[in-house]
This record gives sequence, structure tokens and C-alpha cells, in this order.
Amino acid sequence: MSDLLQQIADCIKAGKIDRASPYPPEMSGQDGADELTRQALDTGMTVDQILEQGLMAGMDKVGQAFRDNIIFVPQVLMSARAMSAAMEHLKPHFASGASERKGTFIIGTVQGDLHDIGKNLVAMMVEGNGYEVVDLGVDVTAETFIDAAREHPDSVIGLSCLLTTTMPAMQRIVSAIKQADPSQIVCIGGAPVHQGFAEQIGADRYAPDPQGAVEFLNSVH
Ligand code: B1M
Repeated sequence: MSDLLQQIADCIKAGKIDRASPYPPEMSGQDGADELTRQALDTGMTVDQILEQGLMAGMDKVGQAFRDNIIFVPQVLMSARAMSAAMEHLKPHFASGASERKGTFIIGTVQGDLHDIGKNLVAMMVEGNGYEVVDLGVDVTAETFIDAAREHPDSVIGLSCLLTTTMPAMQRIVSAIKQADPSQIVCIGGAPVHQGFAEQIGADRYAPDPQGAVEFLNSVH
């Protein structure tokens, strides 16, 4: 892996947002995820390389350290902020420039779940592939999804969840959406879910990653 990608991964792991950020003190005055991601793009690295070998590689380390009680919520939040700062640079690269929208995708993280990095990544990729995205944010109830679908007929709904404890909420939300409109198409994603779970709860598809969501949308439009 290149030094620059390794440095980006280290910044995500350490929660170093940008040069001005005083956290962590031992990296004070150094470039952060913000500047290094800009540099990586300027040197011609691809968005996929930066995402996979830099940002997500760093976030995987954060996940392991969090699971093993080596770091705690405040540190993870700094890592999430560093990741968001870096993702701002990637956003324009997902934009296809297509003026005519192929359809509408409503996305949100399910009730009880506050994780939004993966959801934001999916939203960016889908938008960049020519869809209008209605992002409902995190901790989204069934009613909010249903109201948004009424406002945007012929849309596809995407549900994200990161916690095993919010999988039941995902199940309840899919069930309420389908009860309100059996023809409403629903796609689910997020680390703890899989195609078998999608089938079990009556969702139309499980997408393993942002590209999977785009491919599913292309297949229904
Ligand atoms: Co949380 N957290 N967290 N956390 N957190 C996990 C998920 C965890 C696995 C960490 C661990 O223990 N190793 C664990 C869950 C364990 C479990 O459920 N079995 C966990 C826990 C326990 C918790 C708390 C309960 C901790 C606590 O308070 N004691 C708490 C819950 C809060 C809540 O939601 N109610 C909590 C809090 C937080 C923070 C707020 C500190 C922060 C979130 C900040 C934010 O999102 N703005 C946080 C973070 C950052 C993580 C980890 C470290 C990283 C998640 C992430 O952003 N990954 C995570 C460990 C890990 O995943 N390694 C962890 C990067 C992101 C790009 O990947 O979101 O998987 P991901 O998205 C992927 C795919 O899943 C997919 O595409 C994306 C790109 O490939 N995808 C979709 C996602 N949604 C999709 C939708 C689609 C299609 C694909 O279509 C609709």
C-alpha cells in the first residue's frame, strides 16, 4: 500500500480530522484525513483506492479496537468525523453530471440506529449514478419512510442498519412499509444483514455495498 493511503488510514484510526485539529495531541500540526485525501486525489489515486485502502482500512481498525475495548465512543466519533471530512472530497467524483434523473431513492438508517457513514456513502454513489436521493438521516421511523414514499411515488426505499439490535426495527419498518403499499420496493443493507434476512423480512433485495444498491436500482428502472 502507498505511504499516502497508509497515512490516511492512520488518520482515520487516530481521529485526526485536519491540520488545524488539536486531536490527537501527538499528531498536532500534521496533515489530517482532510488534506491527505485531497493530496491523494491530486496525485491521481482513484476514489476506490482511497476508499478501500485508506478510509475503510482505517475504519476497520477502529472497529476492531472498539470491539476490544481499546478505544471508546468519543474516539470513534473523532474517527467518524475524520472520515466525513475525507468523504467531502470524494463526493464530487461520484457525480455523473447526468441532468435527467433516473428515479428517486429514499434512504435512511433505521430507528434506534445512529450509524450514518455507510448510509451516506450509499447515498453519494446512488446520486452520482443519476438518481435523486432523499436522505432521511438516522433513527428513522416507519412513518417517516412511508410519508416520504407517498411524497415521491415510484421511489425505491433503502434501509441501512449497523447494529444487530436494530435488525428487529428494520423488520418492523419493512413490514409497515409493505402494509402501507405492497408494491413499494425496499432494499436493505448494512454490516449485520444479508440476503437471507432480506427474504425473511419481506424486503425486495439486500445490497452488500453502494455498488450493489446502484445495480439493484438500475435493474428496477
Ligand atoms: Co458503532 N458499532 N456503536 N459507532 N460502530 C459498530 C457497528 C460495531 C460493529 C463496533 C464493534 O463492536 N466492533 C458495534 C455493533 C455490534 C453489533 O451490533 N453486534 C457497534 C456498537 C456496539 C455501537 C454502540 C452500541 C456503542 C455503545 O454506545 N456502547 C453505539 C450505538 C449507537 C446507536 O446507533 N444507537 C455505537 C455508536 C457509534 C458511534 C456514534 C460512536 C459511531 C458512528 C458515527 C457515525 O456513523 N456518524 C460508531 C462507529 C463509527 C462504528 C464502527 C467503528 C464503524 C462503522 C462505519 O462507519 N463503518 C463500527 C465497526 C465497524 O463497522 N468496523 C461500529 C464504515 C462504513 C463505510 O461501513 O457502515 O458497514 P458500513 O457501510 C457499508 C456496508 O455495510 C454497506 O455499504 C457501506 C460501504 O461498503 N451499507 C449499505 C450500509 N448501509 C447500506 C444500505 C444499502 C446498501 C449497502 O442499501 C440501502
